[in-house]
Amino acid sequence: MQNGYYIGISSFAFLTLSTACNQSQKSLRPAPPAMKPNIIFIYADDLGYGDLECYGATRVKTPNVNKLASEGIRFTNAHAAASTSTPSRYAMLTGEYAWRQPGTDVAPGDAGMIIRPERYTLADMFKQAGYTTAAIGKWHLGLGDKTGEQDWNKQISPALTDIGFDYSYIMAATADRVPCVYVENGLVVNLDPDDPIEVSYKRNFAGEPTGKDNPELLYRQKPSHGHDMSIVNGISRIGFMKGGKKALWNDETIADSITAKAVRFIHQHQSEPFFLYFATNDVHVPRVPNPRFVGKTEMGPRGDAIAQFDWCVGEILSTLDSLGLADNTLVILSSDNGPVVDDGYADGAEELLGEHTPWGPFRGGKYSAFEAGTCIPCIIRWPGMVEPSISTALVSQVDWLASLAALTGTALPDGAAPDSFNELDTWLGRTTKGRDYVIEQAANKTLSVISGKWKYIEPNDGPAMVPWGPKIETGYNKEPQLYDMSTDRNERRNLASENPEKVKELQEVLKTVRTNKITRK
Ligand code: NG6
Ligand code: CA
Repeated sequence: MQNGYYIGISSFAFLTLSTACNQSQKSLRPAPPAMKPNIIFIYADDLGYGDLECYGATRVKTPNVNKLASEGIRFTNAHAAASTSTPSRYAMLTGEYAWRQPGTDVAPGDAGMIIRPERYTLADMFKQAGYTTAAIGKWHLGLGDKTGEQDWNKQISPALTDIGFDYSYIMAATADRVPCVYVENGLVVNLDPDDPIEVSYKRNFAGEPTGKDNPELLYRQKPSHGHDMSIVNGISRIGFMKGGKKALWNDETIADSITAKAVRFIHQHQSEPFFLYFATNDVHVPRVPNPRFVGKTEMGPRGDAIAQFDWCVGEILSTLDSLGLADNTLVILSSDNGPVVDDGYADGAEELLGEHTPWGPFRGGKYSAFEAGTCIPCIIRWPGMVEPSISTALVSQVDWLASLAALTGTALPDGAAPDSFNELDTWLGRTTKGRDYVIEQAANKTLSVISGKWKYIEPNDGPAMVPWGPKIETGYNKEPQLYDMSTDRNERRNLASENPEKVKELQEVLKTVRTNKITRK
């Protein structure tokens, strides 16, 4: 069983050892104990395993992601820590499973900061290593001290600077949640004192239209379920908002806006090590791609949003090329959770899907305990340091923090990132050994564990289908489930009753992880 002591192995010993073991990849330069390449995360929202051409999609062209994959490692067994955004991002940014902390479920747009300033984050790690850091795009981890008590017209505190980000330009939550404004370094962009912003997740403001009462105002997209509160840009959202007309984002230019900020950040920090967390709004709902991308696919807004995401990737990569930074930049592309087709807006995604399979070879989708919930696309490129290949290694995003700390030679403080292991060798393709086990969290907090070829889903009382609208199988079952992922990646044959010892073994793994919070040595 892997545990905290693993972190203690110096990255030098770790890499030397594994590089020596891997004869076929000897041509790679071994990574020295501490390197400080620039690090860029391109983190998509709800992008499924099967949504990219290099993972088998045929109804959408993703040339920029294809190029990244052809120059890097494409992982086929990589996992987000959870099948929804907030817990997945919490775990990735803190190296601690979200289910250990209350208040880490899908956050409303007025949530207080979920990652508290005292918690060590990925951004803190990079700061400690001497990097300049930025978060640009979708946030969805709360802002300010207390839920519902932010004053959106003033400097909001705490904000991302308090958890390690030197610069931030974010959407507070998701595009389907108010407030529909950008927040730059804790301050709403384009504030107008004569038109103050008010936000509530409890009640509407007198006289303000809603999607529920004024469907005639929904000129752009109508909800299919939920999403019937305040109307912004002809789309009704979750939550109530008033004022701030000049500050409202335009859904059609979100990708342009965040990409421009990301490109500017790269330009400004080209001569120092930088960490950029670039979290796209694509392909989350409401999907309103820029007119440049409308019709790029025959799948409507969802397919066109994938094309738009690919464009963002191209802009980042060409910026690196033009500045001569490509070789000194490690790029990680992934997604926060699995795919959903209809997630609450009637955007034609289901009707136009055709042969496209956002979930790839897996069962379920976003929200699920089944594999499509957390098995996501993941590509790592670092020219010269990472040999182009496909890795079948079992990996989890929760390990990025400790792995990148090892890369940069950063000693993590006691108690930091308790669930994050140093898997740097696997991420850099020196080995395909991967993790001994990966824990997956479903929307109702059901946990699953994958170890070797086996996947166990713990029994629970949840419904078989997501109950509020999306047509997704949850994977919840009152009985224990055990699947042989080597022959049954689609989780069809429950082998739990034939393999009671294996069930017991994986239950023990879950119990150990649950009860024994790992302490770093
Ligand atoms: C759900 C929303 C869905 C999406 C999800 C969070 C409704 C009916 N559905 O509650 O549209 O916003 O939360 O998605 O409100 S996530 O990718 O940010 O986790
Ligand atoms: Ca998401």
